[in-house]
Amino acid sequence: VSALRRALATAFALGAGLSACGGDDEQPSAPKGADGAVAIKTFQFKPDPVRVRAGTAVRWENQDDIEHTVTAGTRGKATGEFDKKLNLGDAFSHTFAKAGTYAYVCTIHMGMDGGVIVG
Ligand SMILES: [Cu+2]
Repeated sequence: VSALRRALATAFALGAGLSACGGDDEQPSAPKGADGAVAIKTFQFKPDPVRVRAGTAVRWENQDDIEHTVTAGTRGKATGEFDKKLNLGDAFSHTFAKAGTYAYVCTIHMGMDGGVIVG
């Protein structure tokens, strides 16, 4: 009986964990922590584009001593999916659930346009 209870408890824990991911049943094996890292440095996003697997996160870190933003969409056409102000040393992560190509910009500085390729 105790073995059965353990199995049920494990199944419940797994189910709860998956539902907490918010979504897409197609990538249950996407490893957590396999994140893409983007440095914001000298008014550039590096690397650009950054590539990540669906279901994983991109983490931006501002290494400039000036404020930047990481804003989903193209210049003047924010999608609202994310919009974060970052000062020196600040970081922000966003998980991309679905495959595709995503544009983002720093709304403060012309020319700071980046891309995320999710595969
Ligand atoms: Cu900027």
